[in-house]
Amino acid sequence: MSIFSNPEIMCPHCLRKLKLSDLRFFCVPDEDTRHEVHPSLMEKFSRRLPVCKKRYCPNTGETVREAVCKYCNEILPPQILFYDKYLSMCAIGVAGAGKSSYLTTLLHELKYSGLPWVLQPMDVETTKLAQVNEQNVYEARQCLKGTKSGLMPRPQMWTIMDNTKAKEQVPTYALTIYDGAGEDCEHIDYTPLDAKISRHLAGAKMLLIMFDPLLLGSVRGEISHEVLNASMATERQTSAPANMVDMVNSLANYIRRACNIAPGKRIDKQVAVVLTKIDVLTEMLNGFASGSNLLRQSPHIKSRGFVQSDSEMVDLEIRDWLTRQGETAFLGAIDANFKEVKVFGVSSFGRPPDNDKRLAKIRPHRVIDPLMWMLASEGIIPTL
Ligand SMILES: Nc1nc2c(ncn2[C@@H]2O[C@H](COP(=O)(O)OP(=O)(O)OP(=O)(O)O)[C@@H](O)[C@H]2O)c(=O)[nH]1
Ligand SMILES: [Mg+2]
Ligand SMILES: [Zn+2]
Ligand SMILES: [Zn+2]
Repeated sequence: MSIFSNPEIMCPHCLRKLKLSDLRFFCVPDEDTRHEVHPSLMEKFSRRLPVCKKRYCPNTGETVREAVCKYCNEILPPQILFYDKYLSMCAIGVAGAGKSSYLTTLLHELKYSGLPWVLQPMDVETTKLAQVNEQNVYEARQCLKGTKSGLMPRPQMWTIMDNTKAKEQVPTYALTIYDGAGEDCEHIDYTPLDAKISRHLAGAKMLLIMFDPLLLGSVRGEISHEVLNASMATERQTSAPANMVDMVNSLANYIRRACNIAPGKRIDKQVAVVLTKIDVLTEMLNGFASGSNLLRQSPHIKSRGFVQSDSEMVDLEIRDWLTRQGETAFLGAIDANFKEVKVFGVSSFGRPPDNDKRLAKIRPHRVIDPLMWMLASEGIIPTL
């Protein structure tokens, strides 16, 4: 297979566009005898991964297993060089908004959705993180701990093999997910860490802006203390809702700087505004009515496509609800900064955790919808 048939290849760590000459290749028989392999002219010409030519190396004649980005020195899994589409999402929102829980259930749903897709982690770190999170949520039935702040962001790297298409060569998509610590994205500044976070924001195909309805005074007033405490990250229960407006504006300014977009110009990036924890909103007086579209099962998987009319109804219902809660400034900030916005509502767990933060059987609601939107925009699934 030839590498870089897709001109869009991007380093998932530093998010720079890469050419073949931007990669270094290594043969790794074992860590002690690891050595660099320089592609021959022929290999460069045919755009194939180089083969080890070192005499007496146990791997002589074998294709190299490791590529390293010349700019950031991070190892790139070879799969990242072979894909038909590159998808990337970045989840942002204040601490405790529900980002990590959401991504955990999204990946789980994607694996067991019934769609003929095969989801595989590309590297050891992604494998480990997914295992720990799945084990916590699905087996131990515990809420996740907050994501550590102040660390250099590492994306989770997945491949999706698409068995829906009856072609000999199965289309493969690279999916990278960046799930940062809410604390870091609440006040993005000009440190090297922030510069890297903003590169992730700028490089993502889709931003997931996670909005926690429990930060709204109007919602807090209507639900019991028990449910509120169980559904909030214990360390930080008092984040002010006003943060969200500032966060959206500063995020947008960072993306403009990173992508050279003129101030005031709307950003041409897909933005899914995701209202989390909607399980809490179903039983309150001012919540969503039982007949609302949002509370019905998501139709996208069954239809094997993105059902436009359903997503429009859901978008409208939540915008309406946010407006009734007085959150027009948040919606205003989103619409003023981004061109392509859709509003979604999800529950990762299906119901609130109990007083000890233990979870009942996990029944995620509509978690897959934002991803289906991205897949439809990329032409991977049809829009119906
Ligand atoms: N009721 C309810 N609560 C939820 C749901 N998802 C998350 N929570 C609650 O929200 C808390 C925080 O969730 P996380 O997924 O860790 O939030 P996060 O956005 O990753 O937070 P940071 O990593 O600190 O930025 C959890 O401990 C749960 O108490 C949900 O679907 N329903
Ligand atoms: Mg987290
Ligand atoms: Zn790099
Ligand atoms: Zn070798």
